[in-house]
Amino acid sequence: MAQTYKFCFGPWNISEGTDPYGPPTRPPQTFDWKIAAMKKLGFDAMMFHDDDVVPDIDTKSPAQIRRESKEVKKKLADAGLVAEMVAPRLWFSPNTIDGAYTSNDAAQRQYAIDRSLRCIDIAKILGTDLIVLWLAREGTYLRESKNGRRSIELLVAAFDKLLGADKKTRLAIEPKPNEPMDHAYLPTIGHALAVAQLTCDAKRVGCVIESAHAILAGLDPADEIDFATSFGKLWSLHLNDQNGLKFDQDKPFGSANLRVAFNQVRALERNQYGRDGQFVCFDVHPFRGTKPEHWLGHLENSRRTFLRLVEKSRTFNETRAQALIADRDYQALDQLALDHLLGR
Ligand code: XLS
Ligand code: MG
Repeated sequence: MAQTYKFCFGPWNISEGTDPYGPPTRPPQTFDWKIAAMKKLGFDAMMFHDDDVVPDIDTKSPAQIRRESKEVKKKLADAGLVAEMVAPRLWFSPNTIDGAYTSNDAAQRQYAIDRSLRCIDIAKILGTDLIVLWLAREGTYLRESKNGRRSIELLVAAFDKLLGADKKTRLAIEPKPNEPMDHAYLPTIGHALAVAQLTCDAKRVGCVIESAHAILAGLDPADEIDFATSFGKLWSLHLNDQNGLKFDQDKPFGSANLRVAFNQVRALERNQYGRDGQFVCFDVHPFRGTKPEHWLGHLENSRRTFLRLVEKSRTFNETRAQALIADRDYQALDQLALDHLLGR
């Protein structure tokens, strides 16, 4: 039976265009508007940061956090949507300037753990067991500032706390090699899955691949997909695109390199990604110049490109490809892939 896919995005993917060099170019939209947009586009699930669910979370009591989470859960249910995951936004607070779980300051490390525990509470109310950890500030600007070995121990100790707090929670590490840090401690899927083995319950620690993050690490996201699925650990996926080694661009899926996108879809197909209920999430942003009336194009287009590449993957002449592989005629194999993508 051919695999069908379920689609997801996050409220931050309807972004306003701010970049380090300029202010917003589009007015902010309410959460209700974003839910309506998601329904209109026919997506299935929303992914969240903890403070997308409970804004200004650090100023709120546990009771308030519970109440606001329940309100969001109701809005989702009314719209026929589910929550895919919740991620603690550990990179915004004044407490995490020097890192979160790996801060040199014990009080700030505790803040990061406490905040992550609240994130688990929110996820439970929203009905998901998946916590995504993008470890934005777990790294250094200068290597002398932290002990790398100690940092790995601190990460494992933090993950153990979260695993111990709730027996159903699964942690999915989202690696990225750099930005905002010079170097991050868990830059690739290999690092994420290796560190999982050091935790108290390795089977509840998996990963999320983001295409742009893999490309920034100089890797082919398709290989990362094959690697993670070999361990049964690809629990979510952030598809997007990235034009070379520069700032994280979060372009629409396939927009910079259609062939790399094609090979990601082929990897998902051969590994039957989604068979266990995983979602295809588009962690994409509109171009800064996008007008408000074209605001959802990057999401609609990413899904459209994805579905066309599923078709392309299913109609690829595999018999011909296998014959060319057997003959080691890689020039012809190369052209077979290009002609297929070009529509011949
Ligand atoms: C940023 C990350 C972020 C995560 C969730 O680069 O992709 O959006 O997906 O924290
Ligand atoms: Mg992401």
